[in-house]
Order: sequence, then C-alpha cells, then structure tokens
Amino acid sequence: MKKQSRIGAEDTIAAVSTPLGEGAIGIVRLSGKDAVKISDSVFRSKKGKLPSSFRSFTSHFGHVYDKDTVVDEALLTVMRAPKSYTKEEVVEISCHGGVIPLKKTLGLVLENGARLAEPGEFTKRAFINGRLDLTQAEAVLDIIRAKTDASLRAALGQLDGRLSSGLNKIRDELISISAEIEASIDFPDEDIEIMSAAKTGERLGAVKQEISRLLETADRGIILREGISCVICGKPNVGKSSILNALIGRERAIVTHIPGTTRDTIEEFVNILGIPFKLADTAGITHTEDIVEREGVLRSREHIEAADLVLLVLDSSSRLTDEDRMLLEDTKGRQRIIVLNKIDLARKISFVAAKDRTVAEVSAKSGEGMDALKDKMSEKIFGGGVRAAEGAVITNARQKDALRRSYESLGQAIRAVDGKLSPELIAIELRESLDCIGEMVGETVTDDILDKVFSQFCIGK
Ligand SMILES: Nc1nc2c(ncn2[C@@H]2O[C@H](COP(=O)(O)OP(=O)(O)OP(=O)(O)O)[C@@H](O)[C@H]2O)c(=O)[nH]1
Ligand SMILES: [Mg+2]
Repeated sequence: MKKQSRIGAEDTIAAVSTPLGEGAIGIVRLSGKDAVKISDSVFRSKKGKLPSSFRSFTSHFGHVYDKDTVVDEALLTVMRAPKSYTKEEVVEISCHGGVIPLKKTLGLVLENGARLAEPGEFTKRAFINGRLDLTQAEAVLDIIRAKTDASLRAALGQLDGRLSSGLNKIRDELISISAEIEASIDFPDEDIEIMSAAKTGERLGAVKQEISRLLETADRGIILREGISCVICGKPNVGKSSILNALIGRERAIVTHIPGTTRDTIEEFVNILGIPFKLADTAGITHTEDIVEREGVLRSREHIEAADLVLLVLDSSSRLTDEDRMLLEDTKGRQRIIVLNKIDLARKISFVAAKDRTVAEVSAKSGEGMDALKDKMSEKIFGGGVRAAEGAVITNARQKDALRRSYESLGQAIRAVDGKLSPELIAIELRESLDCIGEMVGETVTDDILDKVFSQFCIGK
C-alpha cells in the first residue's frame, strides 16, 4: 500500500500529551483540520480574542472556558498546517499540570468535535502526511525511551534522517539499475545502449556492500536501543547480590551471610560506559530440597539460558566445589566473564586468564576491581568502549529483518546476473529487494506493521 492513499484524515484528534500526575504544566494537544475551530469554542485570550485570529507559532495567555465558566488559566499555541509536527493544524493548550484541569480541558475539546487520539496517532499522522518516514517515527519512540547517552545519540541521528538518507541512496540506485534492466525486457530487439552484465553486476555488488555495512551496525544499534541482558550467577553465598549492588551503586538486593538469601530473580537497568545493561541477580545454584529454593534455581537457569552475557561469580576465598565446576562447564560456550569475588580475603583459588576465559578479580565489599569489571563488560559487547553513534545505525529488529531480506534478494539478483539468467528473473529479485527497503521507510508497508509500530507509543505522542 502506498502512503498517499492514507493522506487527508478527516477528523481532529486530541489527547493529553504530558504524563498524568501533578506537574507545573500539562498539555492538551489537538491535530486536524478543525483543531483551531474547536479551540475557538473553549479558549479566549486575556484580551478576549479567539485562537482563529492568532498567527502561526504564537502563544497566547488566556482562559479555558466551559461555556462561561473558567476551567483553567492557560497558554495556547497555534501551529498552522503544514508547518507543524503532523503537517495538520495543531493547537497546544498548556494548562496547569493537575489531573482535573487537564481532564476537563480534554473533555471540552472532545465535546466540541475532537476525537480521543490513539497511542502514537500524532506521530502516525506525521508519518502519513510525509513529515517523517517510518525509521524517523520509530526514532521518536527511541528518543523517549533512550536509556543512555549513546542510545539517545543513535536515536537523534535516526530522527535527523541519517538512516533514511542512506536507505534512499540505496533505493535510488536499485531503481536506476531496475530501469535499465526493464528497458532491455521491453525493447529486446532495439539497438539501444544496454548495460553490460559485467557493469550491472558491479553496480549491484556496490549496493550489496552498502547494505551489508548497514546490517553490521544492526547488532550494535539494537543493543543501544534495547539494552543487553546480563545474568549474575553462581552457587549460593559467593556474593552475587553484593556485585549487583556494587554495579548499580545502591543496596537493591538483600545481602546476608546465609546461603540461599536470594530466592527470586531481581532485575535492574544500569548504564555501564554508555551501554544499557539489564542485570539479573539470581538465586544461587545448588542441589536443594527446599521447594522455594528449588523454584528459584529453575528461574536462575532460565535466566542463564536467555542472557546475552553471563557473569559467573566464584568465591576466591574458598576452594572450587563441584557446583562451581558444573557452572563453569555449563556456561563454557557463552559470552562470559568469570568474576572472582572476595579478593580482600585470603586466596584459595586463582585463575590464569586465557583467550576464551575473561576473568575479573573483584571485591564487592571494598569496591576493588569493580571498574575493571565494568570495562570488561563493555569490551565483551563492543570489543571496546562505545563511541558516539556516527552515521546511519540500524536500531530495531523490524528494520534489521527487512534489510536482511533486501540483502538476500539482491544476492539472488547478482547470482542471476552472473548465471546469465533472463532479465525478467533479475528484475523480479530486484523488485523484491526494493520492496524491502520501501518497507523500512514505510513506503510499502502493511497496516499491520504500522499498527504494531505505533501501538508502542504512548497516547498523546
Ligand atoms: N569479604 C567479603 N565478603 C563478601 C564480598 N562480597 C560478598 N561478601 C559477603 O558474602 C556473603 C554473601 O553475599 P551475597 O551477596 O548475599 O551472596 P549471594 O551470592 O547473593 O548469595 P545467595 O543469594 O544466597 O545465593 C555476605 O555475608 C557478604 O557480605 C567480598 O567481596 N568480600
Ligand atoms: Mg543473593
């Protein structure tokens, strides 16, 4: 479906665009062709003027009225189409940030002809009206949800259109190559200059390389956006909870000298050198008859299975036990750091770091070695510190999936060129590849995908 067919929403939507609760200011936002007309029936400036007389991008102090009764004192801003977030007429009424004035103001604009907006509907309209493409609309959500500076930078770059412009270049080149190939199908006998197979192959190869470069950014982008899951595991009493607390800098998990203190998994987000980590402190793994503890062990195992990174904690002040050995064996093939804790006590075990064996020696109690552990965690993820997200970065799984499909079809097209197959076949593969790029920016995208993207937004965005 082409986006043109969705242009021209008939109704005017409204919602409270700020979080509900007490705040200095709360904003009721309207968008649609009657936005200004509707606000005329609920707002008058101090000088008695109506919003329809306000110039675009001016704010006016006045009151929200329910007929003749004042509901709240407010500042109203008019943003005329098409120079607004949605490219429609937009009005923002900044009321006092309490639940009641906002609810009343919203109720009034709804009574006067607006409809309550669905989650993300303002941004959806911005997309439908061509103000943003789909990668930029997704970036808006990422900005709201950014967990670290690096995730914010990546999202801002995407909103700025860095990804879109990379994708548009790829698309233009594919369209131009397709046109040449299609010309050779339409006019097979005419003596027109047609690209040689070698030249076609070369141009397609260059596009494929560009897509491959973008795909390489995907894993890093997705980590920046979604965070990386990291499980802290080990046998009971080795200091897992103490390490969680030391990493997040507060006493989140209960720590006692009694083995089996942590019964259920505790999860916390933490920003380590720009990477958002979702840490899970788990129940110590052991053979136990206690039903609650056994359930905890089961959950620990599930978390270990699902984690991107495993921190296996050992107590350096006591000898290795069978439980330790079993865990070392179980987590062998994983992205793993062996954390040797309690180095402030007399040593009973030591490890030699080998290539496949990243070891961090720490004392959760004194804090010694904790910074080195953080360095090792970030190294494990990006093979070094995180640099500012430069250039286009793929940040979400939907985009990565579409780009991967585009890459595969392009590979097929290149194979067809190399195998001197019919131009029709090459054209079909190229069309497929192009459609996937179109899906990323939202040019050829189904309503299902759109609904899925925008339903993640909050109401009022
Ligand atoms: N000396 C010393 N003691 C530590 C250190 N880290 C933790 N401990 C102590 O070890 C005991 C267990 O710590 P926890 O953090 O509760 O250990 P855990 O692995 O979460 O234990 P469970 O939840 O029972 O599996 C507590 O008495 C801590 O004070 C350390 O670095 N040095
Ligand atoms: Mg614990």
